[in-house]
Amino acid sequence: NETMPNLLIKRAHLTPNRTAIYFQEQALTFNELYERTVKASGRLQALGLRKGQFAGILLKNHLDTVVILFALQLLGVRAVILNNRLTPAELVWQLKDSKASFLILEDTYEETEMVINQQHHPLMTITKSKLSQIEPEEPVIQEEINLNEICTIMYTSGTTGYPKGVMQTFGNHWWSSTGSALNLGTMESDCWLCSVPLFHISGFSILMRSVIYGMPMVLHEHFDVERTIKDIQLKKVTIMSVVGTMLTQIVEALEDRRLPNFFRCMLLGGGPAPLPLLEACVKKEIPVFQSYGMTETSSQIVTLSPEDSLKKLGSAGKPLFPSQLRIELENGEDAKSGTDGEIIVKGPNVTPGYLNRPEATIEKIRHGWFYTGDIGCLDEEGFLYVKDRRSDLIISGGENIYPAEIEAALIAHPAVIDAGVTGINDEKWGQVPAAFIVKKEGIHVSIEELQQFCLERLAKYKVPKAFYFIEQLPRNAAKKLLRRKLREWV
Ligand code: S0N
Ligand code: AMP
Ligand code: MG
Ligand code: MG
Ligand code: MG
Repeated sequence: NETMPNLLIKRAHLTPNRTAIYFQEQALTFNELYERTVKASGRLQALGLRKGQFAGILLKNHLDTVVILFALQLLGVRAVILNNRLTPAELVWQLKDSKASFLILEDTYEETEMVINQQHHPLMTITKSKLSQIEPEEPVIQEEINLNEICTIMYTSGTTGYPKGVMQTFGNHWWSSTGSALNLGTMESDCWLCSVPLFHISGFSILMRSVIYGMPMVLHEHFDVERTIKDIQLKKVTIMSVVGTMLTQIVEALEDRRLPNFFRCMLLGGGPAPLPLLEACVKKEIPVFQSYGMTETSSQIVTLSPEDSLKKLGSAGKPLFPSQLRIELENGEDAKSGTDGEIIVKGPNVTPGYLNRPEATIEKIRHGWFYTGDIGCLDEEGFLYVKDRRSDLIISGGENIYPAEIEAALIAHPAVIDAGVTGINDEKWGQVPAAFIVKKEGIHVSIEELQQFCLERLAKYKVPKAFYFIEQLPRNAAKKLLRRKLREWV
């Protein structure tokens, strides 16, 4: 049987008076959260949302966002959770691709709303404040969820261009939360700080853990290092999720200060962990749990347990209890320990595939195993070391950047004949994109103009930080761009 009680209903029934969430000056119990959520689902229903539909969510980290996300779960509406750093053009693409019928957005995203209304007729948009003015109906609440049903969609780009919607089922979230709890343990005193975006699985998974464990979360609108240090103390935070850029800032800001003893886990994910950072954390007694995971695995799938964190520094750990991992060679055989190969994973937290993309799904999931495209190896004890990322992926401050997407934008410029993009190391962001440009003869184009051109099409973090004009791009006999060569050139 694949059904379970709807998560928030169950939680509000089990522990109605426990604190669910701290946001700004407010604290809500699970029962208060539930009551607000029922009201919000009544409004969404009055607007026309029905079970099985897809609704785009373009909202910042806020208590209202949490309420809306849970309200969609009560109604059985699937949330297409959008990265609010994207440009209107990128967002419209994802909304069309997902066939979303509604979009709920921040009042401040007027430009996006305008662009959407111009281009995407069958989509109804509503701002958060207009939604709050709707008279709620008596909502038809789904008392049960089916673990195989889609709960959320999050887009991730691919090596070959357009983004794909990752389907995350209720079962995926349930097993991801459970796997995390079996590794980290859950304690009565636990409280999880979320200052990563709710639109990434790094943030959304904290929401799911909160309701599944009956644990309070502290929600920040965005990452602010001093506020983080203050709130860990004030709200008695025991666990926090971070990417490398955030942890670096925390380490620097702490100076001679220490985090309080009750703080037990800094869950580090979203990209590689530089060794000097891990070593600095050992010195400052910050309990870092390195992890490896992705949108397709509904958050961490491999995590380094506390007892191993010192002797295996730099490893991402072992797969969580419900999950499996293998290192596959190109000939399809398992790599011996110490030998590099593709990381492939399996488990009830792994996505069933990409929305409306049967071919991409078949390509990435074979015989039940998800092919991550990441390269790594296992040591003799089965600890994972991630060596290199999906062929061309650049990770800047935890945001993924695919060179193909930027190259396509650059080539669209009339003065550009050919373009190649690669990642360069960056002190603050880990990596940032750099572009190699082959210009059309006789046409002048400045770097500023190309940057501006990119800004209109791509999220700011994707816009190349450096430009190099060259005669010809390095390509092999089959005309395939050799991005590794570009990296060597920098
Ligand atoms: C690093 C963050 C916090 C930086 O954002 P900040 O400081 O709020 O910046 P802004 O004030 O918004 O903007 C200032 C300027 O900086 C530019 N900018 C912002 N972010 C980036 C960036 N990432 N790269 C490059 N530039 C950036 C702005 O454009 C602006 O520029 P100007 O001033 O010129 O206008 C922020 O980026 C952040 O929150 N990053 C983290 C994102 C994240 O969560 N990624 C993880 C995604 N992966 C997963 O979710 C799977 C793994 C996973 O689940 C996980 C990951 C981590 C921890 C735990 C888990 C888990 O398993 O549970
Ligand atoms: P996303 O789809 O945004 O969740 O990004 C997931 C990708 O981030 C993975 O496929 C890896 O390429 C990269 N990544 C995640 N964790 C690690 C890690 N511990 N070390 C190196 N790369 C990582
Ligand atoms: Mg900021
Ligand atoms: Mg990422
Ligand atoms: Mg052109």
